[in-house]
Amino acid sequence: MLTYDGLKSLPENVAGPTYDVRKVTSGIVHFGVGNFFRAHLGYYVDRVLALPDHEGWGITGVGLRSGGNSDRKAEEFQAQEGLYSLTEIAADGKAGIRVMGCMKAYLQAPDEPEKVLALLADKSTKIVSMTITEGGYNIDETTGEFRTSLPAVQEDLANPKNPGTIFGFVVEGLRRRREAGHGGLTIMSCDNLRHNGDVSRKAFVGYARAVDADLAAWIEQNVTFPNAMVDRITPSVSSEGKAKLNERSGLDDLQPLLAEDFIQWVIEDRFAAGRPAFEKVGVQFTDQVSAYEHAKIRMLNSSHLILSAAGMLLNLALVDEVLAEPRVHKFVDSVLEKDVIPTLKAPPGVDLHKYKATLLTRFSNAAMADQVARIASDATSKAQVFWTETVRSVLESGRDRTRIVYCLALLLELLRGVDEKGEKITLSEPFLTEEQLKVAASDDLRKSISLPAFDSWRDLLTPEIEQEIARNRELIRKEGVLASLPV
Ligand code: CS2
Repeated sequence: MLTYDGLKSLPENVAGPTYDVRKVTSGIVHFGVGNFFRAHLGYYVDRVLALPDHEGWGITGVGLRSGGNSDRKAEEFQAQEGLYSLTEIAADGKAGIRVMGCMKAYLQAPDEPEKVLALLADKSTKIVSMTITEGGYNIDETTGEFRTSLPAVQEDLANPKNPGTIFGFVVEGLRRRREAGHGGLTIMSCDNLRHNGDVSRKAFVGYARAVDADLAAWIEQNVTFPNAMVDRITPSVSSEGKAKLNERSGLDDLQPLLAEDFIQWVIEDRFAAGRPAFEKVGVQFTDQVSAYEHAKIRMLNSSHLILSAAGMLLNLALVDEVLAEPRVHKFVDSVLEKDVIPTLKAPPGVDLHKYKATLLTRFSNAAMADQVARIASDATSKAQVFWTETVRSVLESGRDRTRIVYCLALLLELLRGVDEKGEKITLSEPFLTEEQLKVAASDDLRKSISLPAFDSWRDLLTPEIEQEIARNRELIRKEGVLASLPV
């Protein structure tokens, strides 16, 4: 088990914090303490804590659930005083291992709601960050508005001082903050959304408006929501994976973490209450984030999803295995070259063809053993976020739509939940209702076109396109993915 005392005697191949972990205090409150957060924001914060006068920028993690796995996670953080190890692994298998001291504390909101609210209202908290997944912002894709109809949101609206959702917690925290005269702060999304700052503003201000219009106006004036592009592939870690990581490091870490050696974060410099000197540890500040997020989401995340849908149907578990199939590789490459790149604006100094080559190399990193199932989870939300611009531009332009129509067919076949060997696929679709899951599972070739996964381009689906999707689905079932890929 990792502890502060144990930092003195780390194995030789493991680096530890170069700052005094006992002096770190909390300046950032983060909701959604998953692996990506620990390998990305956690990594950068760990780096800045080593800078002079930065000990006030530690992170308090907040979990919104309790019971079962959540309780175990909280106990493990507690036992290890927030410490965890990160193994960064290059494509040639070389690994760098570091113990991170950036997590000051971890709170389970349902167990200690008052502590969470008090911390949000406290002057020491300058940034509230989050990784709550693409679908977690509760925005209606057709109206672009925050959905107050969700039962959990309704509960918070009926009882705003005793919240359960992230929106309820943050807005009640901000209400108390305003009352205490502590000024605004920065709400910083670390999720893969286009304009993640703007989307967050919509969500938090949308919720606040439903509670108290004055408070919503105060938030609009005093809280900033920087847009950002975040990037680092971070696989899930199974218990077997944990044992392997610990074996490699020589540590006995309850929550070891694995990530690729690549990392990138591009963000707008709009911080209402100050920020660490992130620029000194490799973070790029720019007012042109949009070009970076479009390139990243429309190239990396979108092709990740295509690969994973194909992988699930092929019954392959790992991303590198799927990409090792020459026809899949060729298909993904041509979607990027022919359907995505021509409609993208390159970020300053970035060659999109090289960017494509780099990300295909990153996907092929076998040492990572990144899971197809991780990426295929919540495909409904991800398709909307990652594919929309490309699908719309191809369907609207009248250009060759063969590949894009095939991708839409692939997505519906994935949601049907049967792989090409006829075996059941265990889907993870947290935002689909029971009723929608039944529609998804139907053998009918067209029924599931009605699912929310298609909402953002529904207006473009002519009967002819629907028929093409159905024909591709039939082909996938008859011939299998590899033979049916239009390459
Ligand atoms: C993946 C991302 O889950 C997904 O859909 O595409 O988690 C991906 O690994 C990261 O965005 C890489 O930065």
